[in-house]
Amino acid sequence: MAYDDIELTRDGAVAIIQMDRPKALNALNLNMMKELADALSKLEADDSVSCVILTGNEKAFAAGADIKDMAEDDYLGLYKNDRFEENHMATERFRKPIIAAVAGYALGGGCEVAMMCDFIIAADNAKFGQPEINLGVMPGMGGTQRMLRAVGKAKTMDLCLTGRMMDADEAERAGLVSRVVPLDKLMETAKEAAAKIASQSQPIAMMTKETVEAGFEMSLAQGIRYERRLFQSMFTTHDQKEGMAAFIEKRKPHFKNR
Ligand code: DAK
Repeated sequence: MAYDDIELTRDGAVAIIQMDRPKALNALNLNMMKELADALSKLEADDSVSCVILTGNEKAFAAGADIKDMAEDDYLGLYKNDRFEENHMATERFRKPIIAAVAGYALGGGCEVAMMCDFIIAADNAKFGQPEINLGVMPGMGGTQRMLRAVGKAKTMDLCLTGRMMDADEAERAGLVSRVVPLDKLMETAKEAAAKIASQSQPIAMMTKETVEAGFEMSLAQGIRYERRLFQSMFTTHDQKEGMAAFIEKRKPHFKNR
């Protein structure tokens, strides 16, 4: 399928999705969200893809949902169509590792989509925020909840209630992003991280992601039990045998994703 509002490219086992509405600072319209969902479902089904990078351009990851598109929406229309629900769930549900490489603005829905990814690598010009309150609404794609879990109550309240933006350094200090790099090193760094992940056993990486995510929904004791069961199950795989044999034999492992 040819896409209008995203670009999908491949670099070995890494797929790169670039949101591509530069004139609107990559504002998320329905078509872009549909295309993103379509691309992710195809990448999940494609065994040759082990990691995905989601990115924008140097000025914007995404400056939020398209305000011009939704300004005239009404409650019943939103309720019945559930505008983004099915499509943003695609990012949330995506089972392979996905990295957000963020330069420039990641605001509103843009920040929410970045937070749906497994981790965020930020360029030093990145700006994060949930400015919906300036528009007379509040975050609606999980921003209040994911931000809370990522950075705690004080900053979540500050960002959601004042609508201010947080720069890359503040976002790193707060734990929202895993690393900050110079803008001209963003994609290189994201690709290196993605290639490293893609070089691991694909099912083991997927189970690791699943286990970390499960922790959001469980008590510590349940989470630890969940982790232990999946850890034990890994000893049924070829890749566990190979990984440990390779260490003992002082060579690189050759994972077969099984
Ligand atoms: N929507 C539509 N167009 C946008 C946009 C947006 N979010 N952000 C920027 N643009 C457009 C501008 O209108 C402008 O278009 P033209 O006037 O040239 O046609 C172009 O991008 C360049 O923007 P600026 O001229 O404003 O550029 P500046 O560098 O001066 O300012 C800015 C950059 C990012 C500070 C500014 O553009 C800005 O404040 N943008 C809006 C940021 C924002 O409020 N974001 C939150 C949007 S609300 C839902 C769940 C969730 C949501 C919706 C529904 N459901 C469950 C139903 C999410 C809501 C949101 O994200």
